[in-house]
Amino acid sequence: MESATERAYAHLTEFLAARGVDVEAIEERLRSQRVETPSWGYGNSGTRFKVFPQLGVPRDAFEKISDAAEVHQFTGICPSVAIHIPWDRVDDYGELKTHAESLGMEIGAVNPNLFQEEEYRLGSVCNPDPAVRRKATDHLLECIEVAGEVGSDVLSLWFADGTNYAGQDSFVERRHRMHECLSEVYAAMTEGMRMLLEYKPFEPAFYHTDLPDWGAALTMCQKLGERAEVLIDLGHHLQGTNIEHIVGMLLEEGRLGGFHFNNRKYADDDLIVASINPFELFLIYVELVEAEESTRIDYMIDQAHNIEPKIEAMILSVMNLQEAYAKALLVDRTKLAEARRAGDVLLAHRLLLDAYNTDVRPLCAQVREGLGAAVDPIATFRESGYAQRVAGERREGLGAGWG
Ligand code: PSV
Ligand code: MN
Repeated sequence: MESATERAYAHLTEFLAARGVDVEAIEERLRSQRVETPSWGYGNSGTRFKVFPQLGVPRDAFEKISDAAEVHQFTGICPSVAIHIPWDRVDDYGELKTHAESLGMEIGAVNPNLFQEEEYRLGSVCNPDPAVRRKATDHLLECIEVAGEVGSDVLSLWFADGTNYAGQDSFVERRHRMHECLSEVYAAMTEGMRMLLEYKPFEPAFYHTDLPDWGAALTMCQKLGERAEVLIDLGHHLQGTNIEHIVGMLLEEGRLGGFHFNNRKYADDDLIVASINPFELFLIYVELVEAEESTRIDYMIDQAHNIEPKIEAMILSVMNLQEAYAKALLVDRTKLAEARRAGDVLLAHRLLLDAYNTDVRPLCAQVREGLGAAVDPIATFRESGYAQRVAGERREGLGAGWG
């Protein structure tokens, strides 16, 4: 007997086909959608007030990759996992790569950590002390080596650098220092490797941040070279910022390198993407649908779930990304271009609403099933008993976290 999802899929595709939508082409795009999940999203995390440890969290990088593989198994579009050094430091990175491959996974972006050591009190690559800048640069160089060993071609950088008080340091000198360090790192990157530069308007420094916004990141990338591109972390914007506009501008500059998906209500980046503003995520994908055909963009989640079950929260995030992308693919671009040319403001807007208001869940479910993943990923993950099994197996030892 036909399931409810199958019936809904049949209705939806009939409706879309009648409107002239090439459903097969959209499904093809959905099958090739990729979302990278972060190793740090599987370990214990919290706010600055409290970490609530969870049962069964991974104890090391190997187990984090095993958890990421679960997300891929049930969604079908998350075959890579970003790592964070030193949180994911291991004796043998080749072994980590082999472990990932044995699970049908690969290691994606390598994220250095330049914010958790005593020396970084006044910053890392912008620190007034050249010895600290040397240490920071050496760590970035180490991460290039790690990338080589795990087979990654992305160095993804976020700096906690900034100041807390007016007068504390010189903005201009700090920028020169950053440029000098990053130039050395850029020159050390192997051919084909990319550097992604992430900006953030505040925290942990609150008076100024050395890369506060997309303009500061873009101009730094332009100074460094064409393999330096801007990474947009959705959490790193002041409320009200029009992120889809930033997407458009960076695309036009040819410097949009990737995303860290999450939701900015947290004032950082740990809430489930599109849990509060799914329309914004849809509008971001609307900007990307055409551009991504000719440029590489790395789609990554940067979320560390504090009170919700981590693997399920990651799966839900991926499903939200699938749905936003599917809706963006439904936008009738020909009619949209005509409406824009004709100055038909409301028609142009309604074409977006038409796509956004389409219930694409059966389409996404069908695509997942075709990929050998799950129609209902969270229910299927729950039924698999994985969470209970690892909670038993990982009783001994410390859950991995920020340390
Ligand atoms: C801190 O804001 C942060 O969440 C940045 O977004 C980085 O991408 C991430 O940590 C990992 O270092
Ligand atoms: Mn981020």
